[in-house]
Formats: sequence, C-alpha cells, structure tokens
Amino acid sequence: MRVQVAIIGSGPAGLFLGQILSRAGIHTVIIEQRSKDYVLGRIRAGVLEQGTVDLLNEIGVNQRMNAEGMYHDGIELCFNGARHRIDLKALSGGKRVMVYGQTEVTHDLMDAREAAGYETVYEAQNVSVHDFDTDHPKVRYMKDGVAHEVECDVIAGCDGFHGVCRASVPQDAVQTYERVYPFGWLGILSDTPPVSDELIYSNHERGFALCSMRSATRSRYYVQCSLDDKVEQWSDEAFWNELRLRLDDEAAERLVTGPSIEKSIAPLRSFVAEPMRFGRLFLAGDAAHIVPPTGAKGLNLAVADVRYLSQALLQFFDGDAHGIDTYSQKCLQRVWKAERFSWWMTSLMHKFPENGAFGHKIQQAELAYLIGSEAASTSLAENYVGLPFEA
Ligand code: RFL
Ligand code: PHB
Repeated sequence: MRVQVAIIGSGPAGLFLGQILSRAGIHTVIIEQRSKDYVLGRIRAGVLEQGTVDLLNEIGVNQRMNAEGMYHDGIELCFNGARHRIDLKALSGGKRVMVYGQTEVTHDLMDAREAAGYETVYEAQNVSVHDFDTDHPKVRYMKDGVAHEVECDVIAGCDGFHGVCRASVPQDAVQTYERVYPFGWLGILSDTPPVSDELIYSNHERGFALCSMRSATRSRYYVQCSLDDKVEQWSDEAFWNELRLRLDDEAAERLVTGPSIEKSIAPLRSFVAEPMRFGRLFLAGDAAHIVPPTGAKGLNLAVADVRYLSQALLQFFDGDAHGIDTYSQKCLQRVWKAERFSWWMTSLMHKFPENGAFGHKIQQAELAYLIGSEAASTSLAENYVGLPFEA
C-alpha cells in the first residue's frame, strides 16, 4: 500500500489528524494495534477545552457533542471543609470547558472516519517504522498472519506513551524529562447523578479527591491512592466511604452511591520528549508527552499538537516545508506551559507524605490565597480553559 501519511495509533491524536487530513484530500491510513472495542472501552478524559470543541465543530464531528456535551462555567475547590467556586468564564474573558467523555469523542471520530470510507487497520501486530531519515519512510505490520508494508511520505506517531514510534528513534537523538509521582488515582464510573453541577477538586489530609461526571445520570469520581493498591482491594463501598471522607459535609451528605461500572488505577507522571520531529517521523499527543490528569490537559494537548501538525502537513504537501520545520518548537512551547500547570495543580491538591504537616499548611495557604486573589484565580482559570494558540 502507498499513502501520503501513515498514522500510527487510533487514539484522539491519530483520529483527529486522520479526519483533518483526509477531509483535505490527503491519503491516510490509521494503523492501530488494538481492536476497535478495546480502544472504545478505555475510560479516560472528560474535560474538553474550547479549542478542542472548536476543532470538532470545524471538522463537522459535532452533532452528538453539541447535543450531549455539557458546558461548565466554573469548578469548585474544596479544602478545610468548605467549597469555593472558581468562575472560569468570568475570569477568562468568557471561555469555558465542555464535559464530554474522551470515549464519546473517539466514538464520534471513528464513526465519521468509517462513514467517509477512510481506511483504518485495527489489530495490527508487530507494527514497526522504518527509513524515516529518508524521503521514503515505511511502516510494517502483521495482520491475520500476513505481513504488510505501507510506503508513505510521512509517519505520524500518535501511538501514546508506550508506543513504538518514540521508541524507534535513536536514543541520542531524543532528550526526555520526567517526574513520576508517588501515588495514583483510583477512578470509578457509576450510573448515579453527579454530586454537584460542577467538578469538585478536593485537597484533604487523607488525600486528593475529584468529583467529575459524564452526564446528568453518570458520575466519574477519583481518589488519590497508593501505588501499591490493587483495584481488587477496593470494594465499591470502600471507595464511596473514602470519597465521602474527603468531601465537605454538604457534598458528603448529598453523594449518591451505586454499583461501579468501571474501576481502575492510573499512575501519575509528567514526561516530555524533545524534539517531536525526527526527519519524516512526527510525534503527537501522549507519544511525546504525558501530564498528570489533575489539570485535565492530556487530551487537549494531544489535539493542540494535531492542530499544528495538520497545518504543517497541508503546507508541506503544497510544497512549503516551513510548518514541518517549526512544528516541534511550536508544540513544545505550549506543551511545557501545560506541563507546568498540571504539575502545579497536582502539587497543590495532593497529599505528599514526605512534605509532612508543613507541606499541608503551605497548600492550604496557597489555596486560601488562590480563592482570595483575583490575580491568582485568573491564572488558574486561563490555564484550565486552555491558553491561546499561536497564530
Ligand atoms: P492514546 O489515547 O494513548 O492513543 C494511542 C493509541 O495508539 C495505540 N498504540 C499503537 N498502535 C499501533 N502500534 C503500536 N505499537 C501502538 N502502541 C500504541 C494505542 O492502542 C492507542 O489506541 O494517545 P493520544 O491519542 O495521544 O491521546 C492522549 C489522551 O488519551 C490522554 O492524554 C488523556 O486521556 C489524558 N487524560 C485526560 N486528558 C484531558 O485532556 N482531560 C482529562 O480530563 C483527562 N483525564 C486522562 C484523564 C488520562 C487518564 N488516564 C487513564 C491516563 C484521566 C485519566 C484517568
Ligand atoms: C474526568 O472526568 O475523567 C476528569 C475530569 C477532570 C480531570 C481529570 C479527569 O482533571
């Protein structure tokens, strides 16, 4: 097979890129190692920045999102037994976020791709990338016992943190920066009404908790847990009890509990690989960087990369290499700002046992400052809704 762009990975980064390029007449294929159902079964992000919503509108994959997504104008910070609202919309000059699950975004993009007849290979095994230091890169994979080779002009590495693309770059060509946090998030999904109309981020001496949602009847909750914890050790009852303890009295009282329909533990990590381009191989999304989920930035950052990459590739196929030459630098400026924000929010909201009682007092002082200072809450708001894009 010969295509212009071979996209590795059918997560949000790969699907957004595929949709933008294919609509513009660029021949693409998406090569994904998992099955479609497996990809759709992963419960992840829930918060879309306006820029992500705008892009879904621009590419016409917006019907269900506009019908079912919920705009949120604020978030609540809970500490010292009380909740305080941050008015994102008022503080950011009218911007807000949308609560619409990553699973739904993925579903909508897969449906749109299928309906338009653009090609995706699921369950591709032993995917490997070759010759991206030449003008004729190749992707090889096995499917149903048969070996395949795809010739292309460009490879887009949208294959997540554990993917093959970044791992195929010579070690001395890439520099990585990493912080691994000493705790994880235990998350559950349940068909119960959300405890509050807005998201609650709670700093508690027992550890962080987050109350999020997917709809008016489906909730998503998280509690900070130990890295040694196993999902099986956490009964639904134990989860609800722990969550209740980490909320203010009113929210704890109002919390509606029920059976979990999904339960999982995610480790927290900050990671950046530089650069994001290696000849004809371009990394986008989690393949190049990871943020802890506290700032709700991961999916949005993947989409921001794709916005820049798609522009650069359209220019490239038009005979202008300027965009691909500046892609990495342009992305990394935004990436590091999101890394900083996600690290800051993680540091502010979680229990770090090594920081002791002093550390907890400092967090409380910072939270008190944050809610009392318009300058400080504006900084939180403008980062949370998403920083502006470079022209
Ligand atoms: P993905 O989604 O990991 O997709 C990569 C795809 O590549 C496939 N793949 C391969 N395919 C072929 N060959 C190989 N060798 C391959 N290796 C891997 C994989 O199967 C997969 O289908 O990366 P992408 O597209 O860059 O998207 C990134 C986002 O998924 C991620 O950043 C977010 O989910 C992070 N995140 C959140 N982001 C937000 O913006 N807002 C949130 O509220 C938010 N909450 C979260 C999150 C992530 C979480 N977890 C579980 C890490 C909450 C959680 C709990
Ligand atoms: C989610 O709904 O899964 C979610 C929301 C906000 C975050 C992280 C995850 O910061």
